[in-house]
Amino acid sequence: TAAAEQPGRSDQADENAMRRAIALAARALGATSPNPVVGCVITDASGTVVGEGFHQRAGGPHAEVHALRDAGDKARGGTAYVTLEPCNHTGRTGPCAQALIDAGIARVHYAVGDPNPQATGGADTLRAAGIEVTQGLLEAEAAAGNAAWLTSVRLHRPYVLLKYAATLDGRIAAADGTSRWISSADSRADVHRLRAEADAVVVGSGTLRADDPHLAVRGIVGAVQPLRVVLDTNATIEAGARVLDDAAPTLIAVAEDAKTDLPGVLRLPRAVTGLDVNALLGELYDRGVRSVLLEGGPTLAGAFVAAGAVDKVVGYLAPVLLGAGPAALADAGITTIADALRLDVTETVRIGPDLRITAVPTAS
Ligand code: AOF
Ligand code: ZN
Repeated sequence: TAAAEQPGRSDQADENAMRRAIALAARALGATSPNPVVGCVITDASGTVVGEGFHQRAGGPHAEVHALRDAGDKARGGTAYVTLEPCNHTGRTGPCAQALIDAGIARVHYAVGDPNPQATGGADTLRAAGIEVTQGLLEAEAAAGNAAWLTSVRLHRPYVLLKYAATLDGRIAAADGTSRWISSADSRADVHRLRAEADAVVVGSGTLRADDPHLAVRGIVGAVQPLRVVLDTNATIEAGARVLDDAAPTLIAVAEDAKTDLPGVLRLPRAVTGLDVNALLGELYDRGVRSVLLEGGPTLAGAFVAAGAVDKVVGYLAPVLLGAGPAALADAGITTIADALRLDVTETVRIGPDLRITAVPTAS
């Protein structure tokens, strides 16, 4: 065949199809929890793309089903490229392995194995039906695209992204507390994308008092609003706080012994500073939250770092110097350099005049 005569040619086509499936999956980031993002591309025997689909929201059809519907009869004898192992279970939908078999698919490439014990086993079902199955095509890229969901399944807590905007000397406000605007309009727009991709946005009571933040997504068409979470240990939030409007759902967490008449508050154990971070994350996970964006301020960030509960850091560094004022991170329980939280930079991008640095904790 042509592929055998030209080694590498079909590998390239396979990668292109999987790359497209990964891009399709990413369209639904922030909209599928507690489910993963998943994309699927179907090609016919000649390698032509005949179907595409992605999982859009929990409870809706899986990526494979969308792609099979899109392909119709052209799926017969074709190849399916899926970013996650096709599921083997009947939950709210599925099983996709059987749907691929019924459609007459001849080969399946999937990137990442399904760690969900209820859904796993699809690859074996496909093989038993005589389908050629390959795992691992663009696995790292596909796993990165699903980092929040994969991490949350493994740790039984949401994935946590710490975001801050600071001057080049690491300050988030001036000594008198003024902070508007350290980062540029472009950086602030970029933060709305982070909010749209997160299931929950968390702030502490210091930031609530200083900034009266709104925390909803603006300017992104079709975005699913995140749950706004305020860690308000002593229940000091005022009725007029912007975060209490109805632009997005809001959850107020207070200490178990806090005095408040607010309905629906979440009561959490106290910690050394503020509330117990791990108790909060466990509670959010139980409510279906798979990714959390920490939006401020430094005390909250310090508590999460101290709890070992930061999975990614996104810093917007503005070309501004202040020389005094609070730092992006307050006490995180680190007193000596040997205990510093070391990170690996995964990306640096210019956002308007600012520099956005993304980093993840170095694997130990
Ligand atoms: C998805 N979308 O495209 C694929 C998934 O509750 P259910 O029935 O929707 O099942 C969710 C599980 O199915 C999910 O945790 C994952 O293990 C598997 N595959 N899920 O939401 C998809 N292919
Ligand atoms: Zn499925």
